[in-house]
Amino acid sequence: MNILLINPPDSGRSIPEERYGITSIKQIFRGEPLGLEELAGNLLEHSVHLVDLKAEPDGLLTALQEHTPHVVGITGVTCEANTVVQIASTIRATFDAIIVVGGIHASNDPNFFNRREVDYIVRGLGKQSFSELITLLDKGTENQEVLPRGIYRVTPGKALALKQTPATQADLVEERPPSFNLVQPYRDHYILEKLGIRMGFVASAFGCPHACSFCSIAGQTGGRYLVRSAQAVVRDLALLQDIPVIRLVDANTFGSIERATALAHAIIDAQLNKQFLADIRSDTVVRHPEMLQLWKKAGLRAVIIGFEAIDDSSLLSMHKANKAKMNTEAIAILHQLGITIVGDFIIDPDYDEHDFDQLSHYLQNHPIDLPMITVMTPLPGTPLHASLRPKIVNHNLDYYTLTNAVTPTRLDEHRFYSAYAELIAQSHRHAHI
Ligand code: B12
Ligand code: SF4
Repeated sequence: MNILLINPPDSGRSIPEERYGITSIKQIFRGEPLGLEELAGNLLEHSVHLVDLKAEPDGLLTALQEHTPHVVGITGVTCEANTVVQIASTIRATFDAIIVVGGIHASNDPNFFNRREVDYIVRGLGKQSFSELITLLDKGTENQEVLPRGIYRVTPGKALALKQTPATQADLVEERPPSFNLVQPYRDHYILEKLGIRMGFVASAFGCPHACSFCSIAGQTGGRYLVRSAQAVVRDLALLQDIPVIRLVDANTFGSIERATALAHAIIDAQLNKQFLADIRSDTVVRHPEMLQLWKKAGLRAVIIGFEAIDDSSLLSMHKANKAKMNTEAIAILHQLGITIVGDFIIDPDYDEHDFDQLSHYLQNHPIDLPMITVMTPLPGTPLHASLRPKIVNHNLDYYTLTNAVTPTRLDEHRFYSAYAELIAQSHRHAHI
C-alpha cells in the first residue's frame, strides 16, 4: 500500500501575543518526527513517505499528488489537534484516502478525533498495531475482523467504546529500527538552535514509572514504563552516523537504573563519539550520582529535569513524589559533574506577585543553565484535567501549548503575562547549553 505519514506544521496560539503584544513567551522547537519514523520502520513491506510540515509548511498537496496514498497517518500533540483535523478535512475533500490519527493527543483524548474527517484513531505506541491495521486494510478484510489493540473505527455522534490497553514489550518492535532515511531531505532543519549543531532523536524508553497529575505521558503506554535493550538503542545511534548530538526523547531515560547503567556501558564500548541530552528526575540524580558520572563518560552533555516547583506543598499537589531538597541537591551534583541543566518549572495561573518573586529569587540563586518555564495546563486525559475541569475557561486546544493560562489568572491577566515574560527574560539572560 502507499502510505503517507504527516507531521503537522508549527501550531498553537499565544494569548500574551494576541492580547498584549508580548511575543517572547511562545516557544518554537525543532526536531525530527521520530514517532512517524518508528511507525515507518515496521511498514517495510509498503511504500511509505513522510512529509514534515514543520520543515516544509506548504508540502501537503504536493506530497498527496506525488504519492497518491491509500492511507495517511497523522500525528499530533494537544495544541496541534485542531490542525490535525484541518489537515484531515483538506485530504477528505480532495483525495480518496483512509485517514488515521495517532500520537499523544489521540492517545489521551481519543474522542476528540471521533468525527467524520477521520477514519481510525490509534491509541498508544502504535508501531505494531498500525502495521496490523495496514495489513487488514491491504487484504480488504478489515470489516470482518476485530481491530488490533488500541485502534478504534470512528463512530461520529456516539462516544467510542474505550478499553484499557497497557502497552507490552512486543509493542516496541525493537528488532525494527526507525526509518531515519525518510527525513533525510529535512535534516538541515533539525538543529540545536543556540549552537547551530545538527541534532537527532532516539528513543530508549517509553512511558514513566511515576504519575504526576499534569503529565500526559501515561497515555503513551497506558501507564507502563518500558525500556528498549541497550543493543537496540546503540544500533539506532549508529544509524544516525553523522549527527553529533542526540536527544534521547524518553520521558524518563533513567527510570530503570540497571538498564540505564547497561546502556551507558554499551555506548562507551561502541565508541560512538556523540553527545547526549536526556530527561532525568532530580531524585534519581541524588540517589545515583555514580551513574551520572558514568553517563558523563558516555557523552551526557545536558539533562532536562522537571523541577516543576520550589516548595514541597506544590510538588505534593502535583503528585510529583519528590522534594524541593532533592532539586537543590541535584543541581549541586550536576554542577560538580559539569553536566548542563535544563530545568522545567511550572507557574500556576493562581500565582500572585509574591509567587513570581519567589521563583525569580530561586532562579537567581541556583545555577540552572536554561530554565524552561511553562504554565500549569490541564491537558485532556490527565488527572489534572479531571480535577480542574469546572475551572477551565478556554477550551480551544490551539492554546494548550503550556504557555497560556486556560484557567483564570489570580493577577490581572496582562500583569500575569508581563510577570511571566520578565521571568523568562531574566532566566534566559545567562542561558547556555
Ligand atoms: C521530541 C518532542 C518534540 C519535538 C517534536 C518533533 C516533531 N514531531 O515534530 C518538538 C521539539 C518539535 C516538540 C515540540 C513541542 N512539544 Co514536544 N515533545 C517531544 C518529546 C520529548 C518526545 C516525543 C517523541 O519523539 N517521542 C518518541 C516517539 C517514538 O514517540 P511518540 O511521538 O509518542 O510516537 C509513538 C506513538 O505516540 C505513536 N504515534 C505517534 N504518532 C502517530 C501517528 C499515527 C498515525 C499512529 C498510528 C501512531 C502514532 O507511535 C509512535 C511510535 O510508537 C515529548 C515527550 C515524550 N517523551 O514523549 C514531548 C511532548 C510530546 N511535547 C509536548 C509539548 C507540549 C510540545 C510543544 C507544545 C512545546 C511548546 N511549548 O511549544 C511543542 C508543540 C509543537 C508545536 N508548537 O506545534 C508535550 C505534549 C503534551 C500534550 N499532550 O500536548 C510532551 C508530551 C512533553 C510534555 N511536556 O509533557 N516536541
Ligand atoms: S516524572 Fe516526568 S515523565 Fe514521569 S510522570 Fe512525572 S512529569 Fe511525567
